[in-house]
Amino acid sequence: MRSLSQAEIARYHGDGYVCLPGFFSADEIEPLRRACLDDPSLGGALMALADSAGNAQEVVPYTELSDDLVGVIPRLERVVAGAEALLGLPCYHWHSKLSMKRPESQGTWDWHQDYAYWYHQGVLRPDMVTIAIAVDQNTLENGCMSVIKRSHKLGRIEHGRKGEASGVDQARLEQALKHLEKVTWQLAPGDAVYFHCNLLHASGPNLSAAPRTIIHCSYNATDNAPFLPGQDVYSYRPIAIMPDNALKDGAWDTVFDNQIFISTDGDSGYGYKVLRASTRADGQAPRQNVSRAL
Ligand SMILES: O=C(O)CCC(=O)C(=O)O
Repeated sequence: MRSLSQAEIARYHGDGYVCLPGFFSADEIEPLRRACLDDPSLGGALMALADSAGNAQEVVPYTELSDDLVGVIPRLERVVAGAEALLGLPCYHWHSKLSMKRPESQGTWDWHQDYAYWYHQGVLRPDMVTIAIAVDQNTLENGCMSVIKRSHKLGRIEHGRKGEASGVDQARLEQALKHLEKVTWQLAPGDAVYFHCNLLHASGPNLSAAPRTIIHCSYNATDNAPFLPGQDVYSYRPIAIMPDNALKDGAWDTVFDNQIFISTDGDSGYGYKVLRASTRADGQAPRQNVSRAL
């Protein structure tokens, strides 16, 4: 198993993230890359959320983990062990999502912290971490992610309505950008980055002729499940761990055909406006406010 070194763990705590080039081999990720190219709507599951300017950002979240490739990745031993090493605590799967930018699409992710949303779901402590795994090349031109290094040390910052979307308080963002370093994550398929739930991050439009796809898998400490009602799908569930060689050995069913994705529609009271809901029939019940799904 590929475990994180002490130096990698220290880098995460210092910078708010740790880049792991080649955490997956390109071969392990290739079936997902191929399937996303062949069916960029993921069988209709992909939905479009508004960014602050009203442009579409396409994403599909899920909490339950199938035996499909997209359900196996968040259950892999190296992925879960890495999250636990960084949290210093046992964890469970919060949610995962595919975040896709079509060629020549204008949508951006406005600057935000993930915990800003999860806090409002009743998560008491920011003991949450996400691993972002590049499915295809993530470049400056096609809208790779940017982060503000060490911004996790700022703690949770207020977020509010920003045009059609939601984002971090502008005055604090400006101060963070003035005092801290902005870094871009240019990644090859299989490269991964673990990042802290209070790390400020964003991404730009895809100005290229190629898609940009990344999968985010998020984890919460086992003893930190939401205390507010209505969060049943985010309550603690043990992870059925899969061995690290599961991708290489083909120990998965389809890439995403059997995966149950979260489906939302309408406007959300708190977060992002839904521009286009999923059209896939198997939307996970109960249907959720999208601000609760991000
Ligand atoms: O995929 C991206 O570019 C960023 C997505 C993101 O920030 C999020 O889903 O919270």
